Amino acid sequence: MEDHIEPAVHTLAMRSVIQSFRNFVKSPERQKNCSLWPAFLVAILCAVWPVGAQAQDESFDFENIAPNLPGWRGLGSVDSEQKSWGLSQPGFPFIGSLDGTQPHAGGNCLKVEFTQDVTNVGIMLMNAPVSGGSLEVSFFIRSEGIGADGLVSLYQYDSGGQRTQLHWGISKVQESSTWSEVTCKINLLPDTASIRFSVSYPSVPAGAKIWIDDITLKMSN
Ligand SMILES: [Ca+2]
Repeated sequence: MEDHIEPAVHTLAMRSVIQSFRNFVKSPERQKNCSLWPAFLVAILCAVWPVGAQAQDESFDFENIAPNLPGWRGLGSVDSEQKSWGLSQPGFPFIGSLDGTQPHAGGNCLKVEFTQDVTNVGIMLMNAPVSGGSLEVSFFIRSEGIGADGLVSLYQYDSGGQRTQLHWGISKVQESSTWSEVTCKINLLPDTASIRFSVSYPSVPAGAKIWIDDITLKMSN
């Protein structure tokens, strides 16, 4: 599975940024208001290169997040065509949304619902800033109709946006209709500035669902 899903993640994310840029160049808004250029370029840089500020422990509880789920992406293959997209973007084989039904805590969690059979599926949190000697990642997950265990993977990136290390499948996610906690820990390279986090499955049938809540990144020296 690693050979199929992992190289495609970076390539497709870059293609997405490039396509967004092309769309913007062609857009009527650009022609009406050139002052948008600096803001758009800053947005591209923020998307591709992680911020250099000192990272602190982070939590992602889905309580104060925009409905379009910024920072999250989905990856999946249908009919051998691998695609990557924003989780709230319609028209793809699975879609993410904020769900207030039975969150692990608070009023919301992330829900991902599959509308078609998909293979090599990944749900990714992009470019979370980190620092320090080690990182512990924990989160809560439940699922319905997946029919397979999932894998947690972490990707380390330096301040230039280059991936420096991949921790593929460092924890297993067992299918469960009730919330279960998954925890994994990695040593950070000295120049690591950000990580990506993914939960992936070899295949998922149409109609299956995953819920995620209370992701915590704990950093220590
Ligand atoms: Ca929550």
